[in-house]
Amino acid sequence: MQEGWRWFGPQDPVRLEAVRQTGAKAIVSALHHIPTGDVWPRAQIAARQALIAGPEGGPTGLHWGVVESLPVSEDIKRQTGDWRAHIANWIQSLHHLADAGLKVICYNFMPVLDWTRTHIDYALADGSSCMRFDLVDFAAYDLFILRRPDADFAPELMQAAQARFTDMPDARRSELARTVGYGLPGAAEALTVDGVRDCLSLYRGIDAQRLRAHLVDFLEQVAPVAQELGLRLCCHPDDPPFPLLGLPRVMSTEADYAAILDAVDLPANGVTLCSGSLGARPDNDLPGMMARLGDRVHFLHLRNVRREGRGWPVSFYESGHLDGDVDMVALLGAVLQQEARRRALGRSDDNIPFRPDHGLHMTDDRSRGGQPGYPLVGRHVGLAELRGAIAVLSRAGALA
Ligand code: DNO
Repeated sequence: MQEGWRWFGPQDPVRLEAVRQTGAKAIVSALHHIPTGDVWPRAQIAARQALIAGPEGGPTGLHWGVVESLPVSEDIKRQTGDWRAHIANWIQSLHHLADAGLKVICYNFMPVLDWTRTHIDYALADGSSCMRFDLVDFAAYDLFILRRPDADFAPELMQAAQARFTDMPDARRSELARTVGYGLPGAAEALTVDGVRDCLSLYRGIDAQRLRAHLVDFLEQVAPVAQELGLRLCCHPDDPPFPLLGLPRVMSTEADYAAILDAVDLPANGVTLCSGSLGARPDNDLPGMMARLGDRVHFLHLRNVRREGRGWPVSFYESGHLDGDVDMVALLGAVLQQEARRRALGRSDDNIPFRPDHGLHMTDDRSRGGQPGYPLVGRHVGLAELRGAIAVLSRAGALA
């Protein structure tokens, strides 16, 4: 397994000097400043690579290992406006990335909001903090802040949301609105409530079946090119893995992945297995998914979640990497088995890249700022824990 580290670029408060000390070598990065839909120019790809690799004479030992994300425009997801031009541009970017030697390209197909939380700084008992999704807060947002006419929840949840909202101080109401609107990677600003309403209106009439058909149309165009160029595309799951705000979400379960992988049956059409996103759902068996989809898993996000209660959907918070409802050790075992299978077949992709996904904000993390979920210390701890587990499992495999 190849250790990766997400780095948001020159504005990331976690400096590459610090990243070097984590031991991760494969930087996961994107050109967030290029508007979604535009081509990533060769020169800018080269500049990012050079920045990561370091100046001549002072090499960092790091390289740009994974692109996360090459964003897919809302036009492509809806098949409106400039969607054909945007697909052509996406393909052009694939050519440029392949020429620069990049191989693994992560993207997602979530409408409007990417990851969605109600808390970005939820305090844990030991003084660290994490991101959290509270179902009651989320329903309160949908019903009373966004005031979405079609918002519909189970009667008990509606009642709980009403009570929660009534007692919620104004400051928390604004914070909740900002937090829900924040789910755009690399974004400095959250969508406003009106912004969210405008985006939702653009998806009227697009149900899950239609969104899935659009994803397949997209993949039918981009995956053959990726295959030809020797690239591996990997779709990130929905986070959280269920429909939100009336928007369809189609990458939440093993069956969702199986449908998409079958529809465009090329090795280049693959999976980003994000254990935290998928793991929020009790019926997603992560080690089993790795065993069954493993052949097409090109990239891993490793983190854990603790579900708060039973039933579905459910509230959850992001827990320590080995400490939560995902059986991380079993998942790592399944990844190592997949790598052994690839090695036996002589495949060149037998070293699957992963990154410690998110992390608790601990010690001086809060003073550094930056993207929620991407602290230096918390992720470093997560990586160290994962590295330890991987070392033990690899040794046990070798000794068996
Ligand atoms: C959140 C991330 C996601 C991910 C995209 C990939 O922290 O895991 O934003 O980067 O969904 O396209």
